[in-house]
Amino acid sequence: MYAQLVKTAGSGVKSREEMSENEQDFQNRVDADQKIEPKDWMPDDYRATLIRQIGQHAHSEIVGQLPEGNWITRAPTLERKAILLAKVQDEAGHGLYLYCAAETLGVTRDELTEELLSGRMKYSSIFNYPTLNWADIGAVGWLVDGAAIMNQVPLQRTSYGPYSRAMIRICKEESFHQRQGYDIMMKMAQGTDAQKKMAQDALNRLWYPSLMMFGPSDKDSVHSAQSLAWKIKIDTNDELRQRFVDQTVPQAKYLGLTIPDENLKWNEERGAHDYSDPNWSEFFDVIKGNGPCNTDRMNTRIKAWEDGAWVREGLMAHADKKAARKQAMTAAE
Ligand code: FAQ
Repeated sequence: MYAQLVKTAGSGVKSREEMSENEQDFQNRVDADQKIEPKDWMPDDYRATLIRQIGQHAHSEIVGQLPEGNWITRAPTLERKAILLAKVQDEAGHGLYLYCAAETLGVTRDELTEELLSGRMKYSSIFNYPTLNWADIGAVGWLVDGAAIMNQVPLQRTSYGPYSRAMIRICKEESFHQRQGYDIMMKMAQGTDAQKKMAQDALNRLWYPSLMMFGPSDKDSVHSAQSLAWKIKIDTNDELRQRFVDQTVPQAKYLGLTIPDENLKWNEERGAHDYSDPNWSEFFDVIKGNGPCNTDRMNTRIKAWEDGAWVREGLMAHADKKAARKQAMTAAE
């Protein structure tokens, strides 16, 4: 379970001399910041790495609806309910753009879904943590969407055209998501003592899982070297994590909340915060399927897929009938 769909060459990036002529031309285009489009020649591993990353990203958007969707019926006001509903719908839309981007690489959405449901493809570790109360919904918007934007803004410049264009639209919506989460946190942090305590507790529980979203530390990242060379990734996992910490510290201060890290302090020399790493063995355990909510999330997705079978079958039957009618009419002309 949780085996990799594909595995790129890790840090074994080919030198110019080792590349074929096609590979050299391809690398020249990437180096010149030209976008690679679906019908262009590309190395097999470039295609496979994109399918893996875009597919996992799409699955994350879809599974990512679950922790928040769970709170739509329990939002404290009608306005909060409408906002959360819109946000969760946006996540479904992001999943769909991303599946479409992956389809341009020659894989179908159904194939990707089957890879997810059989446990062969991953989705972001963060969605295997529970949302226990309303403050968690604020913290998800603030921290989880905040981390997602930090990762996705550079991906607008990724080398594969359809992925880059999907990212441009997604990032616009993610900014609204992050703001709505921060707005909930402001209300909670400026509320009663009990509400402030809930906000602090949500930050305590979601801080390290949010840091894990950026992936393992650079020394343990299997795909980074090749993905950076191909400009599938623009920054390393640690660079993005550092940027997220630096951005979030003043936001927590403004809320009057404390980030649960005794080692967190400004490092004048580096011009960045020193901070504690998350517990990496917990991270690897969660991505192997052993997080607090993995089983629940997968069972929910499997049930949704099975319950939706009649809709997919109905749509296919309708499309077949329409095509047959069109063919009959063309033949009669
Ligand atoms: N969770 O060699 P690397 C969102 C895996 S969107 C699970 O460093 P890579 C919006 C990795 O796949 C959140 N697995 O890998 C939203 C690989 O395993 P594999 C999703 C992880 O690909 C908000 C292995 O570890 N965003 O949240 C994680 O170069 C609120 C080795 O790692 C994206 O997908 C993880 N956190 O770098 C929705 C962004 N990290 O595949 C609803 C696009 C690593 O060999 C509510 N993706 N792994 O079996 C990326 O930028 C990259 O794929 C990284 C990982 C940075 C996530």
